[in-house]
Amino acid sequence: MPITTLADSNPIKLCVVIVGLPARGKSFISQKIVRYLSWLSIPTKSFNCSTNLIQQLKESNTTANQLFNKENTPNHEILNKTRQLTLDQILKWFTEIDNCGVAIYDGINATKFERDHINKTLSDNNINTVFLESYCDDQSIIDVNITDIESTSPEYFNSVSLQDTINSVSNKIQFYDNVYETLTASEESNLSFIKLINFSSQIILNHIDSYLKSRIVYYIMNLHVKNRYIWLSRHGESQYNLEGKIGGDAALSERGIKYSHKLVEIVDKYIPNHDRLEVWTSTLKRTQQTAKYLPFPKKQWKALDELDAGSCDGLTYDEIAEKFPEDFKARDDNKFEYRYPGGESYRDVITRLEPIIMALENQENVLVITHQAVLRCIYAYFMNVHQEESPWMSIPLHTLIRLEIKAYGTEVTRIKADIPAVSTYKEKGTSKLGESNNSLNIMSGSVISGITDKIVN
Ligand SMILES: *[C@@H]1O[C@H](CO)[C@@H](O)[C@H](O)[C@H]1NC(C)=O
Ligand SMILES: *[C@@H]1O[C@H](CO)[C@@H](O)[C@H](O)[C@H]1NC(C)=O
Ligand SMILES: *[C@@H]1O[C@H](CO)[C@@H](O)[C@H](O)[C@H]1NC(C)=O
Ligand SMILES: *[C@@H]1O[C@H](CO)[C@@H](O)[C@H](O)[C@H]1NC(C)=O
Ligand SMILES: *[C@@H]1O[C@H](CO)[C@@H](O)[C@H](O)[C@H]1NC(C)=O
Ligand SMILES: *[C@@H]1O[C@H](CO)[C@@H](O)[C@H](O)[C@H]1NC(C)=O
Ligand SMILES: *[C@@H]1O[C@H](CO)[C@@H](O)[C@H](O)[C@H]1NC(C)=O
Ligand SMILES: CC(=O)N[C@H]1CO[C@H](CO)[C@@H](O)[C@@H]1O
Repeated sequence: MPITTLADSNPIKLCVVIVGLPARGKSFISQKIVRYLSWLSIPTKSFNCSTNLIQQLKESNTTANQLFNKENTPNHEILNKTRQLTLDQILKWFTEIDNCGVAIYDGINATKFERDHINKTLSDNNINTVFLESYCDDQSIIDVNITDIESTSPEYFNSVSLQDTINSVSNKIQFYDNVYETLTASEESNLSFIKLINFSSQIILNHIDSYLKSRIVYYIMNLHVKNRYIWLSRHGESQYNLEGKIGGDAALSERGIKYSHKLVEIVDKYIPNHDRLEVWTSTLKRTQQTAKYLPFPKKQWKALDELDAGSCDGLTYDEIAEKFPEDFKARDDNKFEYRYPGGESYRDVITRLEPIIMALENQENVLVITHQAVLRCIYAYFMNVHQEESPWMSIPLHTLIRLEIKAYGTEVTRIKADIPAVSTYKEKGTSKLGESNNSLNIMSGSVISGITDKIVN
């Protein structure tokens, strides 16, 4: 039976209109929302005024510097055209998706008049709107963010130097400052909005009238932009891994136990500030045994347990192919949606992992020791891997994975312990195990290998 998803239970077309002066982290917030909702299988797309503005600037032979120079009379035509174009693209996109979807409108003008116009246009097309304002008057935060964020913005492709960019952004901010009107509950009581003040140190909510909107609010409240690391590892090789069996609650193999010792050494060498490290495991034996020698506070999460293989639990892929040939094929055909009889699908795992993602967004210095399918789902969130590909990612055993989370993307490093292990990777269309040859399924990023400096046991 098909499972009900968030998208099915909330057939809603929602447009999140991002409001705020430049350099308020608006693109950061919109990118994160896109990634989060896409991960939850809700069609989500961000519509960028920047992209359209660049087009308009090119067509009218104007540079961003000229447009935002306070000496010049504002060129409303360019801005107006840009806005209308973006809104048209959003309306078109909503006609192309089924019953549920979220568009992010990264707007450039933010007056009350403009907001009313957007709200009305969308409402006439049966699209709900929520405005999301990032309001900040802490100049020190803004200065940092001008250099960090806007220097990479394509709007400034004509700028020759960083200083030009900064001047140009400052001009742009001043330019908008003159017309900008912040959202207030007294003046715009009929609009649905979220107002973040000084990067979420305070949040004002008005008419958050749907489940989807409240989920977005909750998610944003958990975000922060600090650069940080998250550490991931599968459990050490287990007895079941050796036998090619899936599921179960087996103990570690001899080599798996070696990895659990080695992990102490790797953590010591590679995780900075590990005195403050927290280790999260599933409730299954093999993750707890892997964490056994790590001298840090530990948390067990049921949500981190391996994908439940239902009636296939404890079987090898050969046995599944033989006993449940139809299931075996169905799973290969759509691994994300396929649910083991009496068990779970990848989609189910994502649903139960949501609290983990919220917690990871809020935290640093965490080492998560869990299982192949669960790591694939966590990895997919941070690396924006499409749901068709994520169940096929190769996540090798005996490898510590470092995710370096930055405002605009995540970098991966794999630190390999030099302890051999079987491969538990199954390519599509076969029941044999062995590493993938498909580069799409291999993690990106760099590899550190051969941690041989100290022999343990
Ligand atoms: C664009 O503007 C530059 C100077 O501002 C001028 O030299 C050039 O001829 C213009 N090009 C077009 C296609 O109008
Ligand atoms: C922007 O264009 C709309 C029509 O698309 C027009 O009604 C409005 O007056 C224009 N605004 C400005 C400031 O030019
Ligand atoms: C914003 O929109 C208002 C009303 O449409 C207009 O008067 C104002 O000039 C616009 N400002 C910018 C910067 O586009
Ligand atoms: C904005 O649109 C919503 C429908 O999405 C409507 O209920 C609300 O009254 C509108 N607000 C204003 C101020 O027009
Ligand atoms: C934002 O932070 C600045 C600097 O700390 C402070 O002066 C300002 O009052 C804050 N703004 C609001 C709306 O709280
Ligand atoms: C939107 O603009 C930002 C920079 O302002 C850019 O990095 C990003 O790729 C753009 N996104 C889209 C979907 O065009
Ligand atoms: C909000 O909507 C109500 C009823 O639709 C209307 O009477 C009221 O004037 C509106 N308030 C504002 C601030 O637009
Ligand atoms: C993307 C980015 O660098 N944002 C910065 C904006 O300012 C806040 C406060 O100083 C920083 O924490 C962010 O890193």
